[in-house]
Amino acid sequence: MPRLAPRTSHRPDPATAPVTIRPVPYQTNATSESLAAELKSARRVLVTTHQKPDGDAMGSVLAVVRACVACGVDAEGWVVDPCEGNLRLFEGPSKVTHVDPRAPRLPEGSFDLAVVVDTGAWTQLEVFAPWLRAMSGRVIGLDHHARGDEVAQRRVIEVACGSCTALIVRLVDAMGVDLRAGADAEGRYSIAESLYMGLATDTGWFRFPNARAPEFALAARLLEAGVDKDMMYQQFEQSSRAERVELQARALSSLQMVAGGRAALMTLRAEDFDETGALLEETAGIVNIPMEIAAVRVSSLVVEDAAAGIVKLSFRSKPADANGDFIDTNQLAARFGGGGHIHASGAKQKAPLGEVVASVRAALGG
Ligand SMILES: [Mn+2]
Repeated sequence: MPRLAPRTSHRPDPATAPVTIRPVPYQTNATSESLAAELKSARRVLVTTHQKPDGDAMGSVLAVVRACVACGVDAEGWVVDPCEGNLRLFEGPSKVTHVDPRAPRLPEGSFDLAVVVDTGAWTQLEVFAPWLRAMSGRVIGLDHHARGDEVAQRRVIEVACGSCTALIVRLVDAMGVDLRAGADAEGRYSIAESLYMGLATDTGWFRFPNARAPEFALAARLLEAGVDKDMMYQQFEQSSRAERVELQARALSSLQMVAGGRAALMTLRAEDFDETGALLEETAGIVNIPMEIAAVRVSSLVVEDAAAGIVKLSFRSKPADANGDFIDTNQLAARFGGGGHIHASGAKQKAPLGEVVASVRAALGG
C-alpha cells in the first residue's frame, strides 16, 4: 500500500515528536439518556468547548444551552475566543460569554454541572482547565474526536459522527425537546439551526467523506424543523472580506507539489497577513483548495502566527481511492504533537517557519 508519509523514512526531531499515548482510553462510558437525565435534574449548567470555536463547536454549545433552557434549566455557554467567522450572528438570545485568551478569566458564578462539547483534550481547554478540574465529578462530555483526556467523567464519544452536533441531536431527543425549540418569530435561533450549523460546517456542506447517510438524514430532519439552509450557506460561505480572498491568492502562489504531486503544501508568512490586511482566523478553509487537483491525496497549510510566536499546521486528505488507500491526517498531525480526524487535523509548532515547512515536506514524503 503506497504511503505518502512512511513512518520509517522520516525521523521526527525531538521538538516535533508525537505526544505519548495517554493511559486513559478515550471512549464512551455513559449514554445519551443518562446525560440527558443529569442535565434535566441540574439547576445551573455551563457549556463549553475548545478554544477558538468553529461552527461545530459553537453549534454544539448553542444546541445544549437551548435544549436545557427548553427544559427549564438555567444554562449558558462560556467560550474562549477567537471565534471564527460569523458564528456570533447565530447566538441570538442564547447567553454566551466570550473570553479573550489574552485576558483569560474563569467562569463566574456557581454551576452544578459542566458540559464539554466537541473536544475532550486539556490542550484545547487550557484557559478553563483549572475551573474544569475543580468541577471534577460534575463534568459531562460529548465529542466525536478520536483522542482526548479524562476531562469529563461521564461522556459519549462517537468518532463516526460527521459533526459533534450529529451526536448532540441524540441528547436533545433523549431530553424530549422539540428541535424547533428556541426559535423566534422568524424561525431563527432554534436548536435545529445550531445543530445544522455544526453539521454543515464540519462536513464541508455535505461534501467531505464524513457526510454519510446518517448526516444527510439528520440534515433532512433539520430542514423539516425549519432551518433556512440558503441563509446559512450565505452567512458562512459567501460573506468573506476581500482581504481573505487576497490571502487565498497568497496561499495559492506559495503552492508546492510534494511526493510526485500527490501532496500539496502551502505556506502563509507573517508578511502575507500584514500586506493583505487579512486576519489569522481568515485562513479557515484555505487548506482545502488544492484538493481540487486530481492527483492530490493530501493537502497541508503552514501558517506563521507571529503574534503568538508559533506556526500552525493544517492537514486535509481525500477519502480512500479505488485501491482503498488514503492518508490518515490524524497520524500525520500526531507527528507534530497535534491531532484531529482521519481526513482533517492540525498541530502547532514552536519553531522557525522555514524549519517547520521542511519538516512538513519531509512528513509528506517530499
Ligand atoms: Mn467538530
